[in-house]
Amino acid sequence: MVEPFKSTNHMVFNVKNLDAAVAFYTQILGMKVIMRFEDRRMAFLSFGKNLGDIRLFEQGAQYAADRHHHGFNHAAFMPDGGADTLEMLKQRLTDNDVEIEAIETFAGGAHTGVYFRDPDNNRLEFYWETPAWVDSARAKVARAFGEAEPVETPEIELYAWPTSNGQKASIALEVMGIPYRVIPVPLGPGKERPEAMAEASETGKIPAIIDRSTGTTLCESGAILMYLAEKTNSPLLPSWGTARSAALQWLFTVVSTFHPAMSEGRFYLHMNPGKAPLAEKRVSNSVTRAYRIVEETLTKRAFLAGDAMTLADVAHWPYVARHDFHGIALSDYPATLAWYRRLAENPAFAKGFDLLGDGTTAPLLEQ
Ligand SMILES: N[C@@H](CCC(=O)N[C@@H](CS)C(=O)NCC(=O)O)C(=O)O
Repeated sequence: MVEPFKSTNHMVFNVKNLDAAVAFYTQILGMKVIMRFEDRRMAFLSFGKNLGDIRLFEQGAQYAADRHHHGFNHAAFMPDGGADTLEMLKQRLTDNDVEIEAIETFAGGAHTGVYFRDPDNNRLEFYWETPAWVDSARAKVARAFGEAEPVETPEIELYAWPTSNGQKASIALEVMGIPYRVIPVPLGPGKERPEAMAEASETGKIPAIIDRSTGTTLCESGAILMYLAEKTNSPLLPSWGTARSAALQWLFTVVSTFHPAMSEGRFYLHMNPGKAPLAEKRVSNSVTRAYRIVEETLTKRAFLAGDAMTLADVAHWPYVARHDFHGIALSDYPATLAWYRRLAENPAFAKGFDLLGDGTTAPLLEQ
């Protein structure tokens, strides 16, 4: 049987203070921080090839004497092969009466680890990370060391067209730094659709994705944004608590309340003015109410759900870029205008807006 390991992949140390430990390893060993997970107080440091030759876990006050002592936590081995190999290794542990101490996942399931101990009580881990996570980690290491980035085969296929719904997904992918490939889906009667669109989208609507690393297919922009954020442990969706609830509250408001209003607004106010006065009045009220709510919110804080950008901002921004379709002058909404411009200046928003790569730009408005 071919053995699944080439080398130890990373060592993990428990530390009292993450900042002090990071300073030590960067200054004394010349390592670079590749990823830092503030909510879990973890940092992954690299010598230039691996993501996290050394990984530091701050234990703070709550450590327990048996395993959460400071110092060595565990050494980790990533097998060649994927989730199936991990299953095989779990079975090997069981067959050899080695107790599995814990199975943990993080980064939205991108990393799964199986923890156990050797006869001398050293803690070890077999783990597996999705190819997309490994690719993006390698790119981060190369970037940190100023090297050419490895050529990546994007595992995310985005089925979309440059509408606000489509651009929510492309902007999210850009902001999260996830490699992806756009498969254009022209909209409208009689337009030919790519074959895999039927597989990608159960509702037949765009945006939809296929994640070739997991076989996941998904439609509905809000669900796609959450999937991508959880896959990459993105700060656009905080992992727990009030910050997460606030981000979800606003994401759901945007996808289920604001956007139907904006879409009807475009139809009645922009494309068919004068044809249905009652509908126009109703839609105009909904649109104005949405803009007013957003304005009041952004007068109080920098982003929809708090002081940091979340999925809600990504989801709402492409609609505000089309404010003229809604009969709205953004100069009447100064806090919204300032927010809009701040995000418009972020290259990820500009790139995501240009979904087909044909040079389409969002309006850059004066304050
Ligand atoms: N609630 C859906 C709405 C998606 C949607 O309406 N997509 C439109 C384009 S913006 C579409 O696919 N229209 C073509 C169709 O319905 O076949 C989401 O948030 O993803």
